[in-house]
Amino acid sequence: MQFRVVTLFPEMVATGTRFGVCGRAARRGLVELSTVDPRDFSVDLHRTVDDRPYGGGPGMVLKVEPFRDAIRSARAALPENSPVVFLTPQGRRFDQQVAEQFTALPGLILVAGRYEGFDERLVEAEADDEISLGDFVLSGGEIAAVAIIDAVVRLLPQVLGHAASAEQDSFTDALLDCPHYTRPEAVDGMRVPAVLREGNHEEIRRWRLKQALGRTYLRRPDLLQARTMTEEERQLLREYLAERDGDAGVFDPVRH
Ligand code: 9D3
Repeated sequence: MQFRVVTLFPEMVATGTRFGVCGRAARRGLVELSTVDPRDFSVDLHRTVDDRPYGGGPGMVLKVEPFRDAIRSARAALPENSPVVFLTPQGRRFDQQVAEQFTALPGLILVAGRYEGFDERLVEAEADDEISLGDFVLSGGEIAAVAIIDAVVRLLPQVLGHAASAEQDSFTDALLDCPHYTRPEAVDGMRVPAVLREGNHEEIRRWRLKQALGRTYLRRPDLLQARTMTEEERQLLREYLAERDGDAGVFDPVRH
């Protein structure tokens, strides 16, 4: 799969995709990651890419022509059916389902903005899709582009090993993860739960599912509502709530 990011800060994207799963996939040739800088398509002496907003107000707006021409060069270089996705706070929300859908594409052109954003005529003329990471303010689209590339690349066949692919299915399970522990058995007086040390695999499975259900209920009730629980799960959640000594307290700003 090919990714090309249209960005005024190509080094942010190059550096952000150089490490871990993403970097390895690129070095193995499983994905191609590249950038194109609209400044290189600006024709005036100062290589201008932004200008003051019509109607007044603070900040600068990204000009149509340099972005349009950078996007066209990306379209020409990538396979047909590679959509142009603008990264903006006005876009639809990115999630695991969108990431999975993107894995089916031969290529993806991500357009990162800066300042107050794009001239709307650029979006109308060139955008196939508009994506946001959520309701918080970034300074530009580059970090969003890196996040999306990372989420998509790790889903591609060949990129992660067999064990990890099996684990990925569990996000479709739509529960938060259970707690994890490693050695030593005791640190600063805090001990690993006995059930995890005793090696009864059925008990371990039930404990992990119970923790996942309990944490999801307390921290992300929206995830539980989007999901039907089995009778075993209902029982485990009842047990969790009966036994709980305040896991959610970590997230409860008014606990006493
Ligand atoms: C503070 C400026 N805002 C005025 C209401 C508008 C605004 C313009 C440009 C807010 C953010 C940005 C830059 N953001 C992105 O390019 C961006 C983004 C984000 O800020 N949050 C979540 N997802 C994304 S994707 C791209």
